[in-house]
Amino acid sequence: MGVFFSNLFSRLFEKKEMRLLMVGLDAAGKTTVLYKLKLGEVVTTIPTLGFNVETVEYKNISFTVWDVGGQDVIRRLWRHYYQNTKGLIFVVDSSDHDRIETAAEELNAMLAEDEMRDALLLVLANKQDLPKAMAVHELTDRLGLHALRGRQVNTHTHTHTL
Ligand SMILES: Nc1nc2c(ncn2[C@@H]2O[C@H](COP(=O)(O)OP(=O)(O)OP(=O)(O)O)[C@@H](O)[C@H]2O)c(=O)[nH]1
Ligand SMILES: [Mg+2]
Repeated sequence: MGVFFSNLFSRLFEKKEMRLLMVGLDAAGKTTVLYKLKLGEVVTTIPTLGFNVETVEYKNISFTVWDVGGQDVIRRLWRHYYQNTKGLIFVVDSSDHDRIETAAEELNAMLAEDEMRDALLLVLANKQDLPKAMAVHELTDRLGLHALRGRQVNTHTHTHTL
């Protein structure tokens, strides 16, 4: 009986852990999003040269969010963070028309990796407050999200002023 109850309780209170990887081109707003999630406020950021990692608790789940710098040379390091990633948060600067193709290439290359095969994808269309921000349907199109078969994709608009 005692064993039964302790098993039951350990299952009830079991903390699920989930590793999330957050990437995107430099200045997309990843670090801003991370600390908004963690602290509930917008902090001043500097370009991330390595990574930031924070644990964010939500209900019974503890999310470990890895925010890796997006500058060109640092992007080569993203693959070192793929292992055990349950979800990928891809942050885009919705107003960055010039680099949306580059963002699409980086995203699709990453999704083609074996280690990322089962990862859920959340596309965060950030900086929606800026005047020339692309809408979700345009971003979906330009990032090639329609072509992704057999993967759960969620797209959310976001801005740090909201
Ligand atoms: N207008 C606007 N600016 C934003 C928003 N989110 C972030 N920013 C600004 O964009 C700049 C870059 O933000 P970061 O969070 O440092 O970008 P990052 O993606 O972490 O960049 P790297 O670390 O270089 O990869 C900062 O000046 C932020 O204040 C937003 O929703 N709207
Ligand atoms: Mg950063």
